[in-house]
Amino acid sequence: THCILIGAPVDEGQRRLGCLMGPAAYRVAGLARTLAELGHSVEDRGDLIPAPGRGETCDNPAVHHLPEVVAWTEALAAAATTAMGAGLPIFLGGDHSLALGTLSGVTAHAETLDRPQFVLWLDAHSDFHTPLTTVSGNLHGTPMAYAAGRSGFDALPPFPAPIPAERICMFGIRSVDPAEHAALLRYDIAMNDMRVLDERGIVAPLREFLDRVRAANGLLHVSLDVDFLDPSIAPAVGTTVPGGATFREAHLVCELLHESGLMTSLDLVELNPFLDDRGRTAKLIVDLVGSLMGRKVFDRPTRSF
Ligand code: DIR
Ligand code: MN
Ligand code: MN
Ligand code: MN
Repeated sequence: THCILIGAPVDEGQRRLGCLMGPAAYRVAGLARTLAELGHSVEDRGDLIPAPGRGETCDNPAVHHLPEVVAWTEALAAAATTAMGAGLPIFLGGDHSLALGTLSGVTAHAETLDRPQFVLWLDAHSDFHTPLTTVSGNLHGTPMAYAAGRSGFDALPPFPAPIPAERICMFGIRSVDPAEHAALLRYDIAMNDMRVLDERGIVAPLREFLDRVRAANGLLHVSLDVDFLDPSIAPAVGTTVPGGATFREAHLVCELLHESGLMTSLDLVELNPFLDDRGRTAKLIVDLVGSLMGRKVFDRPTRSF
């Protein structure tokens, strides 16, 4: 696989400074080397630089840095669409507001191929706020709502064709705000919150979703928020929530994704290296990308699933 690394040092989608150091931390932790050792070609396109903000506003006074986030969204959407034609883009965040741009760009590309775009959202949070419902004002809590076609995003470029709920799967969810909850009840999104994963494990729900992607000949965007993981193994994130995915669960998700051969683009978001413990979270994410891209202990024949 030709892997295209795209740095997106966006910090404006939340309030805790430090996510802008994420791309550098992934490079220091050996992301390119890990991919090359697995036999992939790697092209590092460096860090994106967004245009200056243009002063967009919205009716919710809590929202901050809207113009900067709009500029990032435009830059990332363009970079994502271009990269999709050349290989597998891996977006190095940066906070999760970067997915406003990556989801928009990959979905626009899928439309040109006339293939459906699917999304796997690995996160403690559903990120289903609109700029009008967010209480924190942090736009990193909005990308999934933008992609699903909720209204309230007038300041942003129109999302290509909204991604139907049946093509969205959330995994690891354990923090949903009331306004998000009310909206999610109106969408038939596969909601694999921690209750579901505790009861069913991760394999069955993930295979159900991957089967749907395969049956539809879909493209699959995977968005990995560091807080999907339990804070005991991944402390370098501003919004830790107890009870997250374990080391073994996270690697299994990544191995199943690799076996499926379905992933076509990837976000690595919310790493805040300033909060890390001797780089352990950055290294863990790089190791998870290793599993996502084919690293395994023993190369047994892939089970058909
Ligand atoms: C919260 C936190 N729901 C908010 N969201 C986070 O600010 O809207 N998403 N941290 O990953
Ligand atoms: Mn600022
Ligand atoms: Mn998130
Ligand atoms: Mn999160």
